[in-house]
Amino acid sequence: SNPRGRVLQVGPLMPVVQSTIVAEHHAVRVPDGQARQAFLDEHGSEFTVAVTSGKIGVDSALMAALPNLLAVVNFGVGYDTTDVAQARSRGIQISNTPDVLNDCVADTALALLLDVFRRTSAADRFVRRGAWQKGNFPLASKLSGKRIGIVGLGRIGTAIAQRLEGFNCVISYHNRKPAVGSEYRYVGSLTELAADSDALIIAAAGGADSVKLISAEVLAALGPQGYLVNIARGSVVDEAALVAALLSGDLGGAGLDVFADEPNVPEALLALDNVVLLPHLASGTLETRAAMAELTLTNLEQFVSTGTLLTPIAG
Ligand code: 8YV
Repeated sequence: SNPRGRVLQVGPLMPVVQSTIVAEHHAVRVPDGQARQAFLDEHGSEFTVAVTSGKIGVDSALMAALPNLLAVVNFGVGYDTTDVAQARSRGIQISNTPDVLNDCVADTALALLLDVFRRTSAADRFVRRGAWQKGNFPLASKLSGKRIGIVGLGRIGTAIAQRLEGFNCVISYHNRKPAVGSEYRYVGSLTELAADSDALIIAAAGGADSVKLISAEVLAALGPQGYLVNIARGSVVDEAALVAALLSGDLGGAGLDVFADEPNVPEALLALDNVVLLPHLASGTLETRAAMAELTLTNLEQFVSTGTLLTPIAG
């Protein structure tokens, strides 16, 4: 068999990805829990490629137990669950699934943004509980024309900005550095961006560099009329500070697809009508997941046959 083709499955995968890697590459899934250590002691050195998803990843301990690992093929654009530093130092290549999910993730950001401004989920609950017969739903806020700050103007952030142009929004953004060639207004201070925005949308990558970037101070700057939308990673927000700001009314509302400890959502948020909660579904359409599956499998095929990845991560 191909020396590059000993494939380890890490965590659950989409059925089509799982069945293909088993049929084509005789992939073996690493056991969870108690049985893992014994399995790795016996077989860890056999594997050259790990196929995983952003949800699980190849963490430090697992990567260390795979001494001959050459590549991590990640289903999902985010790979913050994989130990990138160790991979870099060992020359292990990593691929992700960029671009194919931009549309759906950006669409979901707009769905959340519209929902927090216009309160459509809350209004739906209002109709269902029979409240309409007793009175009118309170007036909401207009989205069109508002000032929107994008945190992370990358591929997904740019797709969000394009959609916001259709709503005549005034778009500003924060990145570590200005995006080359972008005409949107760059704001170097996140607190200043929050103070200048009616809503902040988080589209920054997760990982060590962005932990709790959205701090209590940034949320305070966004203020009681401000909204937060997060389609990136829960780790980018200080979730305790977010809950506190929503409970005290110091933040106007939030639309969240991602959380610090999925699938656990802070209990206090469940009772808040100005918060929209989604179960990490931004890329979750039949079309986009099929495209992500195909790109994942293409990366694997290419690695096994040539030793290179089609969509390696940057850096
Ligand atoms: C996936 C995501 O659902 O691509 C990402 O980074 O968060 C989602 O599209 C998830 O990573 C798959 O496990």
